[in-house]
Amino acid sequence: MDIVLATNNMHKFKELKTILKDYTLHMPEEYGIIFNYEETGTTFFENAIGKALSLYSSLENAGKRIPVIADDSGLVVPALKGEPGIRSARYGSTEKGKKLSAEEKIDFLLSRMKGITDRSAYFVCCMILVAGRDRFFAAQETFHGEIAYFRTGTGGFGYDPVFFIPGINKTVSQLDDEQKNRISHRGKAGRRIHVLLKSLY
Ligand code: ITT
Repeated sequence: MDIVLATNNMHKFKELKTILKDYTLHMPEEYGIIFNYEETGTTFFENAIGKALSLYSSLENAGKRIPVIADDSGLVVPALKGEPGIRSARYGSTEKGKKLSAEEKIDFLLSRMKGITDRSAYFVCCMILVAGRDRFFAAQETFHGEIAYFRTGTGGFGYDPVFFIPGINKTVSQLDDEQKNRISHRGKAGRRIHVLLKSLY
């Protein structure tokens, strides 16, 4: 069964392909859609539902009734009053006056964390499945860890090089995809949606 992902992030796409392994995932451009949703919500849920409904409508307008999944995710640092939060993808852009690369966002985060000893943090993933007009399902999950003082590892994406998991003494960047999916926010939310898909189709 085909599902279209309301994303431009190939890292998410790759992870979700493994998590939702019984389904055939597609990017919007495979249906001729340039997907460019401006995130204006104040919660992960609002942004996820916005992305999912926007792509579902675009597909419907193109004559296609296909289920859509959106993932809005980010890193929450309680000691920074919840930063970067829903602004994780755009973190630091206001302060630095340009969109930062993943590397620059990590540097910005580490500079904001200078002198802070409470390093606890968590990732959030809100995943929405739009199954039809006026029909949707949501799962939101978390993944707890700490912000490291420096980068370690080469895998993953985004903030993974500085997201340290005390239980296994590694950053997410030191895990392979399967290990990350087993414990991550996206893995947990995706497995809930997978069960739901099984019950629907
Ligand atoms: P789409 O909106 O196109 O899906 P995006 O990257 O803009 O892609 P979000 O708005 O959901 O996605 O922002 C999520 C950001 O949070 C992402 O760019 C990373 O910086 C960070 N992030 C989310 N999940 C992550 C993960 O598993 N590992 C590391 N960083 C992650």
